[in-house]
Amino acid sequence: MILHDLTPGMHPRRVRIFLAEKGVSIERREVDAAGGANAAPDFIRLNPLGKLPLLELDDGSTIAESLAICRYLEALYPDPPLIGRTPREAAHIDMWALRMDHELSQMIALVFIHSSDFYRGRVEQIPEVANWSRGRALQTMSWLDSELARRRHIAGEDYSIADIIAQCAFVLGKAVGLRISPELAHLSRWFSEVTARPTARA
Ligand SMILES: N[C@@H](CCC(=O)N[C@@H](CS)C(=O)NCC(=O)O)C(=O)O
Repeated sequence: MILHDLTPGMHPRRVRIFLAEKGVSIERREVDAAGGANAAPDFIRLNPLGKLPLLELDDGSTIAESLAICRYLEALYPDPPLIGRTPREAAHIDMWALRMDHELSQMIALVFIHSSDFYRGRVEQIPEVANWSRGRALQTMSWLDSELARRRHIAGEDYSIADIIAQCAFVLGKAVGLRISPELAHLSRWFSEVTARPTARA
């Protein structure tokens, strides 16, 4: 298996942390997205959307979408479980993973896409979209703070893929001035804990 990677990217980071938590190491191939390699024919042949991460299997087939890649890796390497052990646990963690993806990660990604130098000239940047998404991300942060007052991690007591999605979002958040306010004490406690894990810098 080869992981086509983009070291600074939020979505590829999810997969690297997921693999590190599993204690699994696979071949990694860095794609020079800043230089346009993800839009070159060789890469578009692998993923027509030109996005990273991308997992290339030994038979030459590919899996795109970070969450699909993580689900595949969970099936291959079930221990330690990051998407639950039972169907009920898996559904509960999936619910939180999707909430983190939609309500937090995508909002912070939209701020980045519509305001960063990286995307200038690549997409039409609409400042109102960046502002609106920033407001939505801030609302999600307040809500998460109240949720984390009641439990250690996002989907329960155990660390899971929902935490990985959220912690990667906050790493990108720092780049766009969306830092966790110290007033959000429970969210701050959670972020300190998850970023202290040895896998956080994978
Ligand atoms: N939904 C996709 C999103 C992937 C994505 O947007 N990747 C970004 C990096 S974080 C990318 O490849 N950007 C390059 C570009 O848009 O040119 C996933 O979860 O994998």
